Amino acid sequence: MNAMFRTSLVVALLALAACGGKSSGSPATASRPRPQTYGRGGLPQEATRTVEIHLDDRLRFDPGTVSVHHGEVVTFHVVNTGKMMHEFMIGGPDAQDLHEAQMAQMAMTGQMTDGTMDMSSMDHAKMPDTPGHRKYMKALADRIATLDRSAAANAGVHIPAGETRDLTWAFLGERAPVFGCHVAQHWPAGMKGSIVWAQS
Ligand SMILES: [Cu+2]
Repeated sequence: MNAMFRTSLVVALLALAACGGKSSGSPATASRPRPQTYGRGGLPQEATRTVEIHLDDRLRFDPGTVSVHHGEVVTFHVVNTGKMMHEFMIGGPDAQDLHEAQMAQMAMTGQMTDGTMDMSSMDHAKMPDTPGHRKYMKALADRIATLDRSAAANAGVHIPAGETRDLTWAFLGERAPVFGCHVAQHWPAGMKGSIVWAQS
């Protein structure tokens, strides 16, 4: 196993942990719990309400803004009516940026093909090995390391075309999180939504 492959594998596992939410089995989360500034993942049985969210290939969530009461535990029933893979990830801005950078890193190392994790397709011969590429990858890795120190708790699910997934979030943090999709180019294209605190 060469060094590049090991690095790629670690990155894949980190991204999986970020995607996995409830299954927080990575050493990083085990040794240092993430701050719950924006809340935390919840169990389905804790939820008192279900909010249905539709998403599709126009790269928008419907609704794009969800109103919740502070302290509420909500299950999001996410319906993908599009023809491509999408994602529903909830967390603070740093967690979103971290996940975006991790997904970019995975795309650059050939581990992602249109949002679908495909470890079997890793082809290291395809990777450009130029000073410019190495500099970019180093900057990306540094950014990931920095964001990893500040990102609060988060959770996410990938939703294949035409399928639905549930994700439960406990809004116990002091701040309202945001949600988004980090399949390549979706987040920068505006595939994001917001949570607002319900008054009263
Ligand atoms: Cu998407």
